[in-house]
Amino acid sequence: MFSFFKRKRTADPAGEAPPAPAAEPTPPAATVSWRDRLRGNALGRAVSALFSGNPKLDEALLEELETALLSADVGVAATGDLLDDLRRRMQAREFADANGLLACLRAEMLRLLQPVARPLEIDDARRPFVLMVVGVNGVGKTTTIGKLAQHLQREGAKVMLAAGDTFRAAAVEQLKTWGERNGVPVVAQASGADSASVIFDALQAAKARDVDVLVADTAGRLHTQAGLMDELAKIRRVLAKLDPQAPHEVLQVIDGTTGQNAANQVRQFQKTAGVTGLAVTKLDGSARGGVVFALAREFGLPIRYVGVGESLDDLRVFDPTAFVDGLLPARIGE
Ligand SMILES: Nc1nc2c(ncn2[C@@H]2O[C@H](COP(=O)(O)OP(=O)(O)OP(=O)(O)O)[C@@H](O)[C@H]2O)c(=O)[nH]1
Ligand SMILES: [Mg+2]
Repeated sequence: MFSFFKRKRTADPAGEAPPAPAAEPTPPAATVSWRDRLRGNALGRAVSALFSGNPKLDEALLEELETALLSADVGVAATGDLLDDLRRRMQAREFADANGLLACLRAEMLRLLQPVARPLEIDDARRPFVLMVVGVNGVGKTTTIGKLAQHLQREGAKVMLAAGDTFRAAAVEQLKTWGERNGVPVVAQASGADSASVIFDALQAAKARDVDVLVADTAGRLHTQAGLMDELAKIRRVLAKLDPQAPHEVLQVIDGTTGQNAANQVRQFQKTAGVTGLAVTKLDGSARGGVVFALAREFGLPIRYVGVGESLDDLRVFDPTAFVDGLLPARIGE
């Protein structure tokens, strides 16, 4: 059973009975609840504080809620959407008290997030499935790769890693050490090598070794570093020589504490790297938490995973219900 990604089976091996349809992915059992992980989150705290005194339903309350959402990085557009709906429903007297408003806010938040909760689908027909991980410096790319690889491996996928971050001296070692510890092969060259050539070699090796999923790390980069941004386009071009559809997923990692600049980052990487999915890390701790809503509203790109801490179980398949319930109090006073 694969739960960390959805496995699409298209082949009918050697005339065997058709395989059972792929199970709907269920998020892996989390040892620590979402609520515990998101507790420190400013969005959750602000909303809880706002509702704690069972406030009167009026325009002032909506304005305070608007301020709370904006200061938690929900962004102008998503905050506007949420507030417009709440105002309309409040005026239509769809709810009688602040608990009703809270329930309505929860429903509106889910409505915003549900369209982007599309788990990574690994298609058996596209093998090796090439997943390239991109993003600015320090957002959690390599850590996410480590966790992701372990989850994939646990679920029976044959995984290989490509040490495509040839820019930072310690990056190759970081990935190699991790691979050795977990029994996952890592294709690497000395630091300073050409990233596209490392990832190309890795895809060749992955094909030869019948690997299911090749995960390629890349160096952190800013959109202002034109040379490094061009490198991403080059990786794509080179991979396409071996498999015109590769990379099958370009996962951009976003640091959840970045705030409104996150949208800027996605815009820039979308242009050069052809991003197909997002992972939002560091939503535990000091994150304001709203960036997930802002990204969902602005891009509609699938949010595949969220990082809510540093342990393996803290990389989670994005589950909007668990996420929103982790943020909001279920009822006033909770
Ligand atoms: N609290 C918390 N920390 C995280 C999470 N994900 C990653 N980190 C931490 O973020 C730091 C940077 O992680 P890396 O994986 O090295 O980031 P990177 O994007 O590969 O960095 P560069 O390769 O330098 O661009 C590490 O200390 C990680 O432990 C998360 O979900 N929560
Ligand atoms: Mg890294």
